[in-house]
Amino acid sequence: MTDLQTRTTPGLDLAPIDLAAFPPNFAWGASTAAYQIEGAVSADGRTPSIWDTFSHLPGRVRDGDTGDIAADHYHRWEEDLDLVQQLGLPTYRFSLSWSRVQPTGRGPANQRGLDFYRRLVDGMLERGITPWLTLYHWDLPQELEDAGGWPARETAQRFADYAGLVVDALGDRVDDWTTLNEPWCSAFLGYGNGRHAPGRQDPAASLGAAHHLLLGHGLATQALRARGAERIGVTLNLYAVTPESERPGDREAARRVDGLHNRWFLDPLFRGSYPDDVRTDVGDLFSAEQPGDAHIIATPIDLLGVNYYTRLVTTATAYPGSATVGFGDLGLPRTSMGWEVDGSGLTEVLGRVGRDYTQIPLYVTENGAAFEDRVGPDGTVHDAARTEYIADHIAACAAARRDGVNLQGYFVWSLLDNFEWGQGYAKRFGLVYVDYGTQERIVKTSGRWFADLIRRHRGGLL
Ligand code: IFM
Repeated sequence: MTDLQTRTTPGLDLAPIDLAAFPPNFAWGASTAAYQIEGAVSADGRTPSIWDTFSHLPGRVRDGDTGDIAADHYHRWEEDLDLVQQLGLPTYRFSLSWSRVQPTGRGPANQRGLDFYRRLVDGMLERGITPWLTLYHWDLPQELEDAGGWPARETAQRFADYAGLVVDALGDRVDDWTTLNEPWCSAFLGYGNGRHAPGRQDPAASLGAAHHLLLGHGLATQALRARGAERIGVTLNLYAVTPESERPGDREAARRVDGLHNRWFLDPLFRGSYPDDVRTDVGDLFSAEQPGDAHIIATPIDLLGVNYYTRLVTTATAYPGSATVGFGDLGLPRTSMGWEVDGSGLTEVLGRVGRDYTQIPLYVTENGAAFEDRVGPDGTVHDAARTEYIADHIAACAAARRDGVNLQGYFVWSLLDNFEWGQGYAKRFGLVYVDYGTQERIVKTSGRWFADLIRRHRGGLL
């Protein structure tokens, strides 16, 4: 069944989507993350995370924005779950604020923090929505950062303990567990170039952080498994990487970028060791690994989340003699984040993971785009470019499935407009527009279109 209706939606130039490529139980959904939507940063015993601290430092976040209020989801969660239900999304991916659940990052749980997530998960179940829980989406409790943060080995164990507290509280109602979201970002944006919290610029620390995030993932997986968690995975931000030309320098840049973005995480998770060529690249900067770690990191998981936004096109800036790589482009349209729109990269990434790494189920746990949105005079938000982006990438998922990839779900980033980290509120990714002055929610054209696609997929299969 080719989706002719979608292709001919008036005013939109949408890719044709073969809905029959997706199995009946395909997990359609949308994603959010705690710090980006919740607000209520000191409610009910929550203490600061590294993002609270970082966003309050002058000049770190665009326009001085912070997550203090964000989309006020902590108080509006029922309304937001009603929206998820009205859109007909079968699955909702959300994350927990560690410092709400375990304010110091150590010791017993804060029951008032856990109660919020109990209510949230129960609210999903009452509405027929499957919860997809992420334990860590970048918001380390500040106290743990003060004790060394992710570059400190101890943090990995703290994370496993926190995972245990959460599964003890929610394991009876949540089946799908993700340990980390995008550890590459936590490590290299947080401790490498300092563009994200905690804002450190220390290459050795960033490699230590990456290792301890992976170790923490392995230990948390074991803790979750021991307490009977149903399905466990991790989410990586993966890129298609292409040299701008066949020149040796451009190709070498592609090897390095692919090495640190993709293989530095995929290899230890699925092959039990870091890639040799990247070890050589980083040399003595990487010294965090201890005997036995590789085995823990490679603890078997049940699913892999893939976040995909764009392809990286590499150039040989400053080669040879420097590790600096440059980024070119393919001349494709860009989103307002400056990211090129290239759905074929998603098919490529999924195919590569399925072919070279693992046959476990894959889920696109984030995909979406920021564009300038305007509320029209009639009160609607007509986000044609975002709708086209999503259609393009769902078509890319269908192509991957036709190629035999074991892809079992697709989540749009994001359900709601939200705090886009260093870009503050300037970048909107939501299926639902948020007026930050009034906190009014308006479902955008992309939200209606996605809801309609899910309805037709499910209807077509009845
Ligand atoms: O907003 C982020 C999200 O938190 C992690 N993945 C990428 C998104 C868009 O930048």
